[in-house]
Amino acid sequence: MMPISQILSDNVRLLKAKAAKPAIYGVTIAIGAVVIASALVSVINTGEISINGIVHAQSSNVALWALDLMPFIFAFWGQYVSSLIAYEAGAMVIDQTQDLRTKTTALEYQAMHDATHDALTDLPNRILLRDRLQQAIHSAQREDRPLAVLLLDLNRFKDINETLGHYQGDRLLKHVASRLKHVVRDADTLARLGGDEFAIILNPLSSLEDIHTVANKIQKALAPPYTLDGLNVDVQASVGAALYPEHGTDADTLLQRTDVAMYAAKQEKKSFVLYSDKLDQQSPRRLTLMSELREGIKNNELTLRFQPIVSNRTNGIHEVEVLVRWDHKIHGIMTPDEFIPMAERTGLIYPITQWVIKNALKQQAAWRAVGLDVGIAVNISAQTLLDPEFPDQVTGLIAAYDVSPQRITLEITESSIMFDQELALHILSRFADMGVRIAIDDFGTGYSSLSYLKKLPVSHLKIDKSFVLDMLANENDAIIVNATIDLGHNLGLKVIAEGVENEETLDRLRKRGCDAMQGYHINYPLRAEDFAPWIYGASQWGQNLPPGQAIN
Ligand code: G
Ligand code: G
Ligand code: MN
Repeated sequence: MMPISQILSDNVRLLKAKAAKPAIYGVTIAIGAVVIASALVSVINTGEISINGIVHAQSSNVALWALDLMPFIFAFWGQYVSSLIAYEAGAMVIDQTQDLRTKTTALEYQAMHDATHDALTDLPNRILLRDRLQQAIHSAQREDRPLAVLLLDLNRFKDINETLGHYQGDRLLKHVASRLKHVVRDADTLARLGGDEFAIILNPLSSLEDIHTVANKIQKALAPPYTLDGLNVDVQASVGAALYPEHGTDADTLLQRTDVAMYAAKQEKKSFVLYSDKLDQQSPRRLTLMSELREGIKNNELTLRFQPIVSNRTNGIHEVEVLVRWDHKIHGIMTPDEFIPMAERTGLIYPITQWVIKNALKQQAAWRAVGLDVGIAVNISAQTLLDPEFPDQVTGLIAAYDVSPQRITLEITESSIMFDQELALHILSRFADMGVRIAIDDFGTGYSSLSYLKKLPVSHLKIDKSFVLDMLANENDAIIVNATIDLGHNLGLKVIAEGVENEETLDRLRKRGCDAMQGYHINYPLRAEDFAPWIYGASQWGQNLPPGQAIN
C-alpha cells in the first residue's frame, strides 16, 4: 500500500492543477486587460494602435503600471490559494478515506460476528460451535486427551414461550445464557444452537468427573426461579453429553450423540445423561418405562424384599440382603433384572440406590425398635460406588437413622472395582474407615485380580449362585465352591454361599466351613412384615431368640 504522505502529495498535485486553472484564467484576463488598456491609451495619445504608441503608453502612463502588476498578483495569489485549497482538500479526502476504511472493517467484522453469533444472547451459534469443536478435537488429538460436549435443552420452554409471550421467552433465554456463562471456564465454549438449546465444549477435560461437576453446576445455576412478567418461573434443563474420542472422533458424530443423550435425558426426565451406544438401540417402550420408573421412585412404587443369610457359627441370622422390586401400575411386580440395567445406563440408579439405602436403614431402625438387631446388605452398582459423593450420602443416612455402620454391608461386584481400581480403593477405604463392611458379590463370575483384591478393605466373598445351585451334581461346580471357600479364608475373608436350595447343599457347605449361607431353602426374599414372624416363629434360625437379642 502507498504511504499516506505519498497519497497526500499526489492528491495535492492533482488538486493544485485543478485549483490553479482559475488563477491562469485570471492571469490571462489581467494580461488581456493590460494589452487592451495599453492599446486604448495609444489610440487616445496618437490616434492609432501602434507598437510605438503602446510602448509610449507603457512608459508614460502610471495607471497602466498598476494594471501591469495585476497578472503577477493573480499568478502569485492563484498559486498560493490553490496550494492551500489543494492541501486542505487532500487532507480532508485522506481523513474521510481513513474513516471509511475503519467503518468498512467494522462492518466486515460485524457481518462476520453476526454470521457466527446468536443475535439474542450474543453467544457463538451452531456454525461457530462446530468450528470450535473441530479445532478442539484437533488439539485433543494432538495432545492425546479427551474432551466433552454437552447439549442442554430447557424443559417446558415452549409452554413458557406460549403462555408469557415471545418477549418474555427471549428475556428468559438471555437470563439463562448469562447464568450459563458463569458456569463455564474461559477456555470452554458456550453456544446457543437456536431455540432453547445450548451447547458447551469442555476442553480440556481433566477428568470424567468434570462432566458431572459441570452438569451439576448447570442445574444449580439454572435452579433459582426467574422473574418474568412479575411471575416466578422455574426452569430446569435436560443435559446430554458425549466424549471425544470414546463416542466419536469428529464434530458431527459427537454433536449427534450429545443429541441422542439429551433426548434420552428428556424422555426419562433426567437432568443428565452421558451417551452410550445402548441409547441408540433403546426402544420407545424402554424410554417410556424409564420415565415411568423415575415417577415410580417419587411415588414410592419401589418396594424392598429381605432375604436372610444364616451364619454357620451361630446358627442364627448373619444378616439380610436387601433386594429391590418395582411394583409397576400395569406390569405388576418387576424384578431388578428388568429395570436395574436400564437404570444403570441412564443414571436413574442414583435415586434408586438412595431410595433403597434410605428405606433399608429405616426398616433396620424399625426392627431394632422391636428388639430385632439385624445387619443389612445392600447391592451397589458400579456407577454408584464410583460416585465420590456416595460415601457422604451414606454417612448422612446412617446418622439420620442412627444405625451402626458395622451393621451395614455393601455388596459390590468384581467388575465395578476393576473399572477404576484407584477410585474404588479410595471410596471403599472411606467406607471401611467408617466401619461399613464390604462384600464381593457374584464372586467367580468376574475377572478381579487376586493381588488387587488383597489390597481392598473387603470382608466377605459371596460365591455366585451359579456354582452353588448345581454343586451336588456337578463336580466342577463343587471344586469351584470349595476352592473359593479356601481362597477366601486364605485371604482372611469370610465366605458366603448364595443359591442354597436344599438341605444337602446347606449341609455340604457347613461341613466345608462356609461361613454363611443364603438361598430359597433358608427362605425367599421376604416382605418386611413377614420377616419378624418368620424369624421368631417357624424358622429354626431364630428359635432360641428372646425378643431384643442381637442376631449375628
Ligand atoms: O432379587 P433378585 O432378583 O432378583 O435380584 C437380581 C439382581 O438385582 C441381583 O444381582 C441383585 O444384586 C440386583 N439387585 C437387587 N436389588 C438391588 C438394588 O437395590 N440395587 C442394585 N444395584 N442391584 C440390586
Ligand atoms: O445380588 P445377587 O446377584 O446375589 O442377587 C441375589 C439374587 O439371587 C436375587 O435375585 C435373589 O432373588 C436370588 N436368589 C436368592 N436365593 C436364591 C436361590 O436359592 N436360588 C435361586 N435360583 N436364586 C436365588
Ligand atoms: Mn447381592
